[in-house]
Amino acid sequence: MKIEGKGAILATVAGIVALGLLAGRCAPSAPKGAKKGVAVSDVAQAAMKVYVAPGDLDEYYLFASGGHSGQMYVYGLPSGRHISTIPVFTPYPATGYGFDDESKKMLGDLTWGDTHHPALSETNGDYDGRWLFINDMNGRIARIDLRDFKTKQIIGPVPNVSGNHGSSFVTPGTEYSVMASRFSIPIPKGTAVEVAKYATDYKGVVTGIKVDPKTGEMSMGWQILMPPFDYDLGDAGKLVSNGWVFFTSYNTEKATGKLEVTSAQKDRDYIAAVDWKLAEQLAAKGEGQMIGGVKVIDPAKNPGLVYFMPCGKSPHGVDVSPDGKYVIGSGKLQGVTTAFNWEKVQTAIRNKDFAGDEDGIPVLKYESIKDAEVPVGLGPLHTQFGPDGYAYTSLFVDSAIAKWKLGTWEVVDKVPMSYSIGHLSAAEGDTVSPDGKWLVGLNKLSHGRHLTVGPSQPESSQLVDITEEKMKLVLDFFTEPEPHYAQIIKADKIKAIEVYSKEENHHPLAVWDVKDAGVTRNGNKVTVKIVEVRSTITPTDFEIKEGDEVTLAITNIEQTTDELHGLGLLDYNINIVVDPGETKTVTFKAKKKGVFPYYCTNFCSALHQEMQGYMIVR
Ligand code: RUQ
Ligand code: CUA
Repeated sequence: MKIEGKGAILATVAGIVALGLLAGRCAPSAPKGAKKGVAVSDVAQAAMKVYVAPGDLDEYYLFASGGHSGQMYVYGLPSGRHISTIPVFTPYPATGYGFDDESKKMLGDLTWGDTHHPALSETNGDYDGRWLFINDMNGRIARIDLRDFKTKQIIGPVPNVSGNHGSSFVTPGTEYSVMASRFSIPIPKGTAVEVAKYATDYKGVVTGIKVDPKTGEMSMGWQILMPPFDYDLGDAGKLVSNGWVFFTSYNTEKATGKLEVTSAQKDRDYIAAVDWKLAEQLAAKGEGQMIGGVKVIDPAKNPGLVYFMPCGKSPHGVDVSPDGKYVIGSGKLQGVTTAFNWEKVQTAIRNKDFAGDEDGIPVLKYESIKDAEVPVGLGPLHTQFGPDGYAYTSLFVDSAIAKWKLGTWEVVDKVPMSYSIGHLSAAEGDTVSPDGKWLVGLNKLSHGRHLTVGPSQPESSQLVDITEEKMKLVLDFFTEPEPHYAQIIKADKIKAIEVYSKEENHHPLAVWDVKDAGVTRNGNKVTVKIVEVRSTITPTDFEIKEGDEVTLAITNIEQTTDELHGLGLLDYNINIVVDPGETKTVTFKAKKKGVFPYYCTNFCSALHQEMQGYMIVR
């Protein structure tokens, strides 16, 4: 059967309808496009919603973190199709990432990262489609440019930060991408103190990484000294709460050893509210003590900088409502989630309505700042928002998503997830204007709802249709390990290029004419300018001497979409991929004598196999 366009959809749907009828699962209403009077099953309805016909495009991008794979993964929604892998903290031979000089330098000594929480850049609290930030537990944040979906900068490891989990959340104007340390340590790094002195000698830090509004270039902003709690997740205030950033914390007992027991003594832990505008002012004045090469501001000496909001014990997510009025947080083992009222928080701060302090940081009174305890169900982890004031909370223990209403605090619907749900992501669901439509449950454990692949099982996600009053589970899809959080952005907000134009290639070693390709020598330093274009690598051979320091500068002079070329150099561990119009270099020592073939690694043309040459080392 030839499948093309909408006719094919109807044919396919007719088939699915028939299957649905056979399965005996009939729904009362027919979807758009189906013939009147024809009953359509739930399965068919779901299929129609997620089916993206050949040649058609998805409506949304889902950017999911790849956990300790160190990468970011891009999926289309509603199809759930994996479209791209963006290498960030880990070499990725498929795109040559981590093999050329520039990306090798960016990675430094670390060849792995643990990515958790992606953050799309925002303008006025809404995604603007420019950059994507992603944290690494090794104290780093990377910036991906969504113009070409490439990692452009990695900042860090940032001094004093140990276990950068509460990251890479951005402020509403992308002024900062923030960091909060999960593991407290004695600072500066390199100081060894026994764990018995944890409560006094170990410290947490919260850091603001400044983002240049034009270029996205990241630099050190400010750093704040915090009590030795474990800081977990964060979210920036928006609109009425703009200027603040919130972080959950656990182990406010400052305990050590078996935390599952020792850190569960108290009924409440805290959400830290940090006034980042004040932090910015203090940093500008040079406030703070130099530790590990950065100025660290002590909130005990700077009143107004940090407050603690008591929250159910061991909270995970903290999420600010689209209007900025509510801060939502809950204990991971509770049956309710708390909506804190930002106005009440400000009143409590003004009236110094404090319950005490932690290392000089005021603790607010829970009863004074909460608006409601919403009975969402067991194990609330993370909340996202839809339009019309609805909130969606993932329930790890209950394996479900609860839908509830801000203001009335009524739980209106629940949908079971087929596995234990961790985070969830709604379309633009953490911005000032959520889209609704789709919600993705990022499940932990897959419980075999896929073809068996041995003990190392895939991660699983489920797509939920949230267009109607009742949520509907419509698709299972399997993702690369291991998404901790994801963000969903409307596809038309991203304007990506498909080739690098010749005019904007300012690489000093770029060559656009095969006549300019070849070897130049300066002592034992050798530069080989290489041109790649269908279907020749020029030069087709070159000679160097053993011991030379060689730089290969490879330019792909194609200006045609998807005409990538590669350069694999055998026995030298060299694997470069150049996109159309791109130049990359790789520098190495010619340690081995002999004849070493090189070839194009990317299938590019009928004569791709002919694209080869020889490096001769005498
Ligand atoms: S997260 S423990 Cu960074 Cu919820 Cu995954
Ligand atoms: Cu160029 Cu294959």
